[in-house]
Amino acid sequence: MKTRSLLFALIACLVLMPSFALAGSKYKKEYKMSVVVGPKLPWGAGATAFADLVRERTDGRINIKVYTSSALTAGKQTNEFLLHRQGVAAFCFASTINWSTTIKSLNLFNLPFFFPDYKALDAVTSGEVGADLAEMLRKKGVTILAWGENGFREITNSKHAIRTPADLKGLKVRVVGTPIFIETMKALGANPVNMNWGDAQVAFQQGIVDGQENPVVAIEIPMKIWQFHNHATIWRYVIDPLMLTVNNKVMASFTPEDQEIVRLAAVEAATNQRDIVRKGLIAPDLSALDTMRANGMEVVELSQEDRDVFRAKTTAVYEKWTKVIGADLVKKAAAAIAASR
Ligand code: X2X
Repeated sequence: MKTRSLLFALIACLVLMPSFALAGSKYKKEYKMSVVVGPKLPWGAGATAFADLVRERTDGRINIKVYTSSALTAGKQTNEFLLHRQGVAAFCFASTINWSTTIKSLNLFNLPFFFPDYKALDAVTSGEVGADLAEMLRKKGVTILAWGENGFREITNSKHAIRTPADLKGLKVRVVGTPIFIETMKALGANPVNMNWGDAQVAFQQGIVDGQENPVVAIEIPMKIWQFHNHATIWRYVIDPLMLTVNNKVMASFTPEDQEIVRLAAVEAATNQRDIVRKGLIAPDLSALDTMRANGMEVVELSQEDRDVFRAKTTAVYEKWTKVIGADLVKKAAAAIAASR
């Protein structure tokens, strides 16, 4: 009896061992992760936090190297999705804006003055619309593991305070190279220039543009935007969520246990990152705006009525892009936002 069970155990070992070895051998020495911004911003730091958690919890089996500052896309941030799909970037912590030129439905988040607040955003990403977008991406070869955040994009400039669309007239504003941003800025009367993030930072320094739009805590404060611009307007014109993603083939090459580690680490890192960039931007704690003021900026906060004046100017953009995004998806998102009030 004893010899039989020993023999059985030995056979079991021989059968199981190669499959363990195989799982291990399929793993690469290094997995690349793409991030458009630098390592010091909360966005870049969030990617590093994720990579560290995964390395630790898999005892080094999954070793993710974070390529910040658009290194993998050679500066062309709107190419990121294609590189991810091909597997050049195994992981990404990506802005929906940068992928929206390829995945048209992601322009939902770029619809001007559509999302009133964070509650509305959370209702959309955590509900049916978030699931629809995840399914769309999954079919194209990429899985959303968690939602992080860049934030509401607020405009800053070096010329004068912006309170009404008339104040935007002729202002040279840098935007990402995506058509909806160009169209929205033009509809508001501004003179938009599209530039990659790397070039944009030089353009702010040299005063090549008058203004730009980016989230306050995630980008404007860490880069000390007050060095170049002394006016900010909190208008919440578009929201910029981040997606922590993995290439499907890469994920499938991991054991189920490691896949679970990757999933949980993504939720942990992205949720932390989101909490960090919301801090100081939700009343009654508006300390992030105080930070801007303390550094010499004039900060204008628009009321809902003020925003409606801007929104009215962008109706044509909204209507055109609703068709591109998918009228059903926009309708579902609008219903989720209404229900979140
Ligand atoms: O280019 C930008 O403005 C940035 C860094 O916010 C994005 O990648 C969308």
